[in-house]
Amino acid sequence: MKIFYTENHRKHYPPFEIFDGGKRVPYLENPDRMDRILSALKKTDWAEFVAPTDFGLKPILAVHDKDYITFLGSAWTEWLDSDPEVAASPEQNAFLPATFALRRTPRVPGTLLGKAGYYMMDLSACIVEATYEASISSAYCALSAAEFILSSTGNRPYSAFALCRPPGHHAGKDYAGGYCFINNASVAANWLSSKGKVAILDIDYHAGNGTQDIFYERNDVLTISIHGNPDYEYPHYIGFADETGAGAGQGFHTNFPLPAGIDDVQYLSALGKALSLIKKFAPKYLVISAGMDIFDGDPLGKFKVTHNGFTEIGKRIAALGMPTVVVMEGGYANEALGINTVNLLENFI
Ligand code: SP5
Ligand code: ZN
Repeated sequence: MKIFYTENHRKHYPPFEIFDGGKRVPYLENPDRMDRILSALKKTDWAEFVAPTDFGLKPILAVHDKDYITFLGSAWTEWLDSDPEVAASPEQNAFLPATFALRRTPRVPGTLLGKAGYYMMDLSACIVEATYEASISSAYCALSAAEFILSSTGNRPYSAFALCRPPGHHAGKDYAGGYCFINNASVAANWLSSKGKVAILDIDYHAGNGTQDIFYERNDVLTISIHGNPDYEYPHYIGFADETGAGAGQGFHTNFPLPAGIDDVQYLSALGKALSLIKKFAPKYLVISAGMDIFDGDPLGKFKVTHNGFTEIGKRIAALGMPTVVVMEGGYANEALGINTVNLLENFI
C-alpha cells in the first residue's frame, strides 16, 4: 500500500497549547505521533512510502478562502517582525488570537491580531514558523493519495494512505481550529469531485466541523461524521444530528453523535448505518478522515474502541470495494497509534 508522507511536519511543533479553562499545556498533536505510526508501518511487508508531489495552491484555494490562506502564510513572520520579545525567543512562542470575531456581521480586520480572531476558532491551532509549510505539505499528501487512486484498474480498486500532519478536519473554509489549518480530506475530496461523486466518512472522535462547513450546500460530495456528542464534547457548537445539509446539499450531510463509553459493538452498529448511506449514494470515490482518538484510552476521547475494533472498522469500510483515500486525522494515545493504524489499513492492501 502506498503511504504518502513527508518529514515537513516535524518543525510544526508549537511549545504549548491553551487547554480547557485557559491552562497552558504541552502541544498534544506532536511529531511523536507520526514516529509511532512510521515505526509500526515499517515493520509490515506492505507499506511503501512515497513523497507527495507539489500541486500548487489551486486545489487548496478551491476549498479555502484566499485571504485566510494568505493570513496562514504570513502570520508568523508578521508577528516576529512586530514584536522584539518574540523575535528574541521564537522557539518559546506560538501565535494565537487574543479576541474572537462576533457572531453577527463581523468584518475582516486589517491588523494581524484582528485577523487572528477572525480566522481562528479556538486556542489549539497554534501557528509557529513551520506551520504553513507543514500544512501545505500535509494537504499535498492527501492530494497525492487521491491522484494515485484515480489510476485504479481491473477489478480491485486502489486505496492509499495519506499520513497527514497537521490534521485537517476541524479547518473550515476560512478558519483554523482543533490542531487543523488546511482541511486535507476536503481538499482531496474536492479535487476528486471533478471526476465523479465522492463520499467522506469521518471516524475521528471529534465532529468534522470543517468538512461539514465546506460541503454543507453540495450534493456531489456526501459527508458523514461519527463522533462524541457535541453536547459535551469539542467542537461544542456543531455536529448535531439535526444538521443535514442546506440548499442543494439538503440531505447530503449526516452526523452520528454517540454517547461516552460505547464499545466496539455499539460503534460498529453506527458505522453500519453510515456505510448504508454511502452505498445508497453510490460514490465513485471514498475519503476516510481517520482519527485514532476513538481508541479506548485516548486522552481526548471517551469511546472504548479496541485494537480489534480498528480491524473490524477497516474490514467493513474496505468491503464497500471503492477506491479509497484514508487520511490521517487525530489520535493522541501515542503508544497505541501504530497498532491501531496498521489494524485499520491492512484491510485495504
Ligand atoms: C484533529 C483532532 O482530533 N483535534 C482535536 C482537538 C480537540 N481540542 C480540544 C480538546 C479539549 C479536551 N478537553 C478534554 C480534557 C480531557 N482530560
Ligand atoms: Zn479528534
